[in-house]
Amino acid sequence: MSVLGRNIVGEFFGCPSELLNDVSLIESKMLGAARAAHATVISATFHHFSPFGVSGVVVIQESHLAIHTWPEYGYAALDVFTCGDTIDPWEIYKFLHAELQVGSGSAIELGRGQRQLLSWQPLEGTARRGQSAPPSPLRNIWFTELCGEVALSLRHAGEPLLRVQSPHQKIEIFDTLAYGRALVLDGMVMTTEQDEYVYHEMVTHPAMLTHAHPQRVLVIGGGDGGVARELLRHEALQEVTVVEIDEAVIAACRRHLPTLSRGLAHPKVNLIVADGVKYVQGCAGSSFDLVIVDSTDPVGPAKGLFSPDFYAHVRRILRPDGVAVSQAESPRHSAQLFSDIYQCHAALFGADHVFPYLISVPTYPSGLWSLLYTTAGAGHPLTPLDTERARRFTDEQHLRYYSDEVHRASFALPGYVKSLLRQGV
Ligand code: SPD
Repeated sequence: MSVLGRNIVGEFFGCPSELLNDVSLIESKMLGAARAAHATVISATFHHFSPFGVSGVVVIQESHLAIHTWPEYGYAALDVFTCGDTIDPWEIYKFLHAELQVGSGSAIELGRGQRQLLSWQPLEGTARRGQSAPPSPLRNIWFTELCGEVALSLRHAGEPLLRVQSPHQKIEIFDTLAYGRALVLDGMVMTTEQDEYVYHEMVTHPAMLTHAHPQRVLVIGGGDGGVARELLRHEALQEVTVVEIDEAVIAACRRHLPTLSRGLAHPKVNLIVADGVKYVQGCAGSSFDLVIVDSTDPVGPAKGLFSPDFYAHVRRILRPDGVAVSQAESPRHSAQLFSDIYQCHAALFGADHVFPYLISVPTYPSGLWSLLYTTAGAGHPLTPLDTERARRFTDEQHLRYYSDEVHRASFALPGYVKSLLRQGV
């Protein structure tokens, strides 16, 4: 774009007075307009003025829309500002024109911040680590993951490094200031360079260091390569099969997240592009020591990875002393989901074979995340842990989150999590 932003300044005449004086109705129409334009809403503030008039603003990830109404004149003034080219501000104007029962309306578009008139100057706090200047001067652009009533926002460099729609999902990679590159699938943060080690170390090492002799491991999902990279730290391992449904995720991570994806090229790794649900159906019984389900959230392509049918096959393909580790969402943010995933495992494996544990991932909703360590046989996540060996492993591998102490502590559950397991939400 030749400008930093697009600004539509509009006027509506001849609107019904009672409509323009109804603050909650104006609020809902403005939010509706933002959604109709596929904008991401960050916050909204609306005020009614006595005796007549409403003012309000909706802050969107792409900038803002604001309105001021004069019911006594049937008049409203509209201001829509968007940055980037992901949404069209005219969609907002058209939506409101229809919804506010406008008699006649007019609007003009202004290009704001013409690039040929700008010169960038470094401001304190804008320089990125390792770079002398942000790649896009004067940009203050945020990715926001909306998670129901809360949201996580990450400021990033401007245009995404990658934005593609694969047959399975929308894949984006942002260069964020706080967490490095972030892999985002269908609007949800999957992993970031700066905190990925928490999840990848913890989904892997507790099981690898408590199973007696893990040799064959199956990873369902995991196309970013983070789990494979951690598994390969264990030299005794013979074979890792990674089954990722979306080859575009593998390609994206190979190109933009090499610190994760490097493991996928190792000769011990057998990388298969296939639907994990169908893959486990075709596996012979008792064929894996460890199955790690490194799924996305239970929407879109990963839905089937949360079904009883899928886990019945996981149980079948585990060796008698095998272990399954699955990501089980956040007990804080998604209590119902967490409880459902636990109940699904407990029904199939037996409640005394399912051991939830907690990790702290700053870029996942609420920051508190859970994993399930589930045993096919008599295994246990704590009693076989050889503390000395775990310490040596942690030191030699320079792990950043896992340690024998964290291993034990992560299985200690707060009261509210225990009661979710006992009685659900
Ligand atoms: N809400 C995000 C949950 C993502 C869990 N899987 C992460 C994949 C990283 N390899």
